[in-house]
Amino acid sequence: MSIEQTLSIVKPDGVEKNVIGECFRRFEKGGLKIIATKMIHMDRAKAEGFYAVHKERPFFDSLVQFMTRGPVVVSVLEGENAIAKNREIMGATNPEAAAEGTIRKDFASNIEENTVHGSDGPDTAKFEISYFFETNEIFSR
Ligand code: IDP
Ligand code: MG
Repeated sequence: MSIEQTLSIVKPDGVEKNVIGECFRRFEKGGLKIIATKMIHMDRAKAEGFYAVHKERPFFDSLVQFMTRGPVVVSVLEGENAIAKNREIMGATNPEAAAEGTIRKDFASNIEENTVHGSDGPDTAKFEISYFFETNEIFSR
């Protein structure tokens, strides 16, 4: 166990569904601290760069279209095992497979519009945090 930081995004469907606060509540209830946060509207280049690892996947164009259709809330979460903990709170990528009580089970529309993003490992967390935040915007505590 160790204190980690991870990147969270409340995706456009989550903002549209008015569940930003509900997502934050679940992060905090799960022992994670919000140490940076802001609302942004990504342009195509920003979203393509963020999801570059998926650029060969058949759903890439649709995913970029979705992620740029409205604002998102990007945050840095900190806590014990924050990367795995956040993914546990989020639930499986496909809401049909997501566990009861998870954000995706409760709010996702489908496998694409699945309400939240969370980093999947220490290296991606580092890259993703730096993709959206300067060090002086992050308040580790
Ligand atoms: P994750 O968000 O649970 O880590 P990834 O496999 O990294 O899932 O996929 C990134 C995002 O791409 C997903 O959250 C979802 O929005 C979208 N996505 C993943 N698989 C599919 C698919 O089969 N069809 C459409 N969109 C998908
Ligand atoms: Mg992923």
